[in-house]
Amino acid sequence: MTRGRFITLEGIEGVGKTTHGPFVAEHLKALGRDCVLTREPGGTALGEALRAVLLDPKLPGMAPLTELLLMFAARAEHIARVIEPALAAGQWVVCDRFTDATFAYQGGGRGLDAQAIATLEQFVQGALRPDVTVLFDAPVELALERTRHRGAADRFEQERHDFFRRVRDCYLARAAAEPARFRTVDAAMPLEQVQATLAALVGELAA
Ligand code: Z5A
Repeated sequence: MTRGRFITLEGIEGVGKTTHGPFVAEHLKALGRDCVLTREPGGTALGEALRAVLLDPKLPGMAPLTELLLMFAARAEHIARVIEPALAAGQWVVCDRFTDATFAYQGGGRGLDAQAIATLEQFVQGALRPDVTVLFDAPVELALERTRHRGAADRFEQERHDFFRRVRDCYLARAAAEPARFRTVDAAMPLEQVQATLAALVGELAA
């Protein structure tokens, strides 16, 4: 059995990960790849319960270390129950956010030490790393504007623009440091152009 491939979708809030995840998964299926679409934090019953805690606006001021450990707790469950079994069965896994989000949000955004995050990454994931990471990138003002029509803000959405600028900078630095893994897509482009870029990328990956 050939192991599946692990594709992650990353970027700041509002760049289109939720919109494009199903598009990528459907394209892979159309090209004959058995595919699982999932997300973090979440993807399992326990992970979704932890997500509800992590996003709860009624829990302001959560300590950054608590937030970091809850992200990795949800991830440990997700890897054990969904990601690893799927990859081992030859399925492709498309995941809306993974550990790059932890480096970007808890590292870049909250200021936690990147080396400490890397230690947890190694402990929780072992050798598991994404094969390909699509980074949707757009200016903070544009991305946040796209989410403005939504209802009550969750705990992350309540952050200020400078928080999201640090998150974006961290994502861009990680993409620059690992050009073989990252594909950066200009998410400021109109939807049709972003999806044409994604279709070409998926075609290349599935070839
Ligand atoms: N988090 C963390 O801190 N650490 C971690 O390790 C992990 C996560 C894994 C929940 O994630 C929070 O968890 C997240 C980081 C933190 N918080 N934040 N911020 P999430 O993925 O559920 O939340 P999100 O990133 O905020 O999702 P989102 O707000 O739904 O954004 P999105 O999925 O990237 O965007 P979208 O919903 O697909 O698009 C937004 C709107 O723009 C929508 O109306 C689209 O139709 C529109 N759109 C999208 N693309 C375009 C283009 N190209 N043109 C025009 N309009 C567009």
